[in-house]
Amino acid sequence: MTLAETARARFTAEFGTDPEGCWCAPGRVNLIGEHVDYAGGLCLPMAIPQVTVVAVRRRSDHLLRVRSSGFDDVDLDLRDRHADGWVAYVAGVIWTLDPPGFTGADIAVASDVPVGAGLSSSAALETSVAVALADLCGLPLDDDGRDRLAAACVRAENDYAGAPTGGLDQRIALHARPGHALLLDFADGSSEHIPFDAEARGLTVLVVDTGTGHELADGQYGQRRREVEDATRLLSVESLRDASSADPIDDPVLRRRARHVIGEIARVREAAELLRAGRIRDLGPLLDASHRSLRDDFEVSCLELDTAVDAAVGAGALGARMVGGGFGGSAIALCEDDRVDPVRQAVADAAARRGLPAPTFLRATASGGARRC
Ligand code: GAF
Repeated sequence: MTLAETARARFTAEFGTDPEGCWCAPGRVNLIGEHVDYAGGLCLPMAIPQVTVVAVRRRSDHLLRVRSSGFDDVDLDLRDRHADGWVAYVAGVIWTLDPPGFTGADIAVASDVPVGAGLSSSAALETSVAVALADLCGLPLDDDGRDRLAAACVRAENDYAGAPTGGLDQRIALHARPGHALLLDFADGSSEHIPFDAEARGLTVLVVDTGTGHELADGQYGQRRREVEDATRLLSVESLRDASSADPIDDPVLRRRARHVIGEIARVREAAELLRAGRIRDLGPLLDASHRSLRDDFEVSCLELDTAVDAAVGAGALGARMVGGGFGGSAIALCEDDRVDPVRQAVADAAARRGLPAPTFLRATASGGARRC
């Protein structure tokens, strides 16, 4: 059974009728450009094949009913404009998008995006709902329309789910193209699709899910955002994008935070140049440098992620780094195809030696964005 069939079957079983359609949106890995989206920086993510599917039928009575395996059933009155827990990612999008003529819905969810793995399962849910509503209510789904959907999803996440995230996840979920990474500019909102055909070149982007939960709505992510804002003020620039050095900052913590952001943006520029030249293998050292910066200067890594990254590189990965917000979740390792098995083994062994949860693995193939399915 495909995921769309699962969502459709769940819908029929729960609500006793057929949905009007099914829509899906992918999870993501960010090749490079971490913790710079909210600093007006550059990111280079790609969508992964794992998706969240929503089966949807509109209602005319202001009720939202959502069913998903592994989560509590939720029935809520949309006029209350308040939702707790995971359903805030669904209701929040309805409230921020406010599609014309929309008064309620039944929604069944099916997903193979691992939850809490730093692969952006929440944005996959938000953006699948957003494309469904847009399609059903006649909102445009061209590039500009998708930009507006991404902005609504970010507001939903910030204002209703309480996660002060920056927009990377929603933009890649809505704009991804198969076989491409997407260079996202958070200063002017522009983007560039860059071919990323790792498989054709005998390479694998291996995702290591450390099995350690991360929680974006908690304090650490918000604290990093505030530190970046403070550092930006101290350097008297509009965004750290415009700064060339963090050295003028006296405070050692803020100096390190700014050094990460400034260095990471430079690494993204370099990575984009390499990809434009088809030099995927040469990304390795940039991935390693990004991880060191996130670990030492931005301090968002953790033992599980460092263990996975060190073991992957030690077993011959071309480069490896944590992805997403950090404090748990996943890492990526860029590997020659014939190194994938030894790298997996080494990462699993290293986790076992340290008594850490057994990691799980995915192969990330650059995949398509949110769509009807
Ligand atoms: C999370 C956030 F949701 C993104 O906006 C981004 O800041 C990322 O962490 C770090 O690069 O995925």
